[in-house]
Amino acid sequence: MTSIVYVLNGPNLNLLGQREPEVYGHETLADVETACRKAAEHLGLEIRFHQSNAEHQLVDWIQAARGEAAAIVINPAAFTHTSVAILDALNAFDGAVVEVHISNVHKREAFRHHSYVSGRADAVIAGCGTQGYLLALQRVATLIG
Ligand code: CA2
Repeated sequence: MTSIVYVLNGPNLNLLGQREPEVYGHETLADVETACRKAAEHLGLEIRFHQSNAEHQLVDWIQAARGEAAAIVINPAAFTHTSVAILDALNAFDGAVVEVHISNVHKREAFRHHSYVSGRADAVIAGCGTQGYLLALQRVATLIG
């Protein structure tokens, strides 16, 4: 049986590869999606890959994952540091949750050091670049295996 994994991306990640390559690298979000699909195939996972700039849309996708998905990989972007709504939605999800940050948020401004999502996440990956998404899918495969 194939396990469904939601891969969710928060605000401004649609700009990946277009600005600030020194922080976020040169890959676009489409490149990340392609790499995730390839990795997922090898791991026996089926992914639903989404990005939104809207908090409510991310909450809606997390709710949609309930009862459908075995795990959520999420880069909540700036909502990491602000959103109790996303934390509450993740707390209502029973499967595995892996939080991903492309940059090492702990080497950056103090306001990026706190994450609402980390209190719910089973694993947190930061500072591995876009490879973090692939590491997250590997971890998911282990967690739900
Ligand atoms: O390092 C990460 O993945 C972050 O989640 C990215 C967020 C930031 O607010 C978090 O503190 C850390 C920002 C995403 C914006 O992505 C851009 C990509 C290219 C150009 C501009 C923004």
